[in-house]
Amino acid sequence: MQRQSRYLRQNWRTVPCTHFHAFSHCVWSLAWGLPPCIAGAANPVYFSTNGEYYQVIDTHVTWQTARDSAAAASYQGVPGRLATVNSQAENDFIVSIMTGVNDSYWVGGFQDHSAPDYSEPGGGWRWITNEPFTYTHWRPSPVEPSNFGGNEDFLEVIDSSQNGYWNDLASNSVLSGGYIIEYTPEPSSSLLLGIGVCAALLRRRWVARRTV
Ligand SMILES: [Ca+2]
Ligand SMILES: [Ca+2]
Repeated sequence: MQRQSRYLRQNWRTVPCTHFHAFSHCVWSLAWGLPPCIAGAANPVYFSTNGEYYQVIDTHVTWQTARDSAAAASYQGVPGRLATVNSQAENDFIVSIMTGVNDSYWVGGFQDHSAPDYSEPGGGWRWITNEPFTYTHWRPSPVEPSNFGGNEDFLEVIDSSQNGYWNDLASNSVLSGGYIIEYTPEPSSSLLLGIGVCAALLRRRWVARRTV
């Protein structure tokens, strides 16, 4: 019981509802006035290429709800956010962990109508993290982004049934899949200490050479 309580204290925001602790976890959360577990949450999966974790949430919500829910989630003390996709390898990984069939999932891309480069359908796309929106994987046929209906400003990634392609979609769309959370761990304090020591040693050698 003690072990279970510790597990829940560490993971209450991301424990999957399908987890065998789910029922007691939800009761525990309600008793303490905390948000319940995330409906449809799979376990976060580690991506060794960038050292980050990604979590598939199979729940049918709008992009804004997905953004807010992802920002409220945490895993092992690391805050979550909607995933941003910066390479083919990252897109491939995200698609590989999607749990449904013929599904699609929200990620953290949106169209900023106030951006200087805004135009429909392909201008002014941004990530919620302000990372450069350089890598893209829009569907080539039918061509996306399409701004179909005049209000498609949010990014979904379609599963492997459509090669992980991207599509712009309206904010109030509720997807057949859900959304993807990304957790970016901070560099550990020991790593930062190691970098600092190396920098100090290199500087000492550089100063010693200059004084020879
Ligand atoms: Ca649009
Ligand atoms: Ca579209």
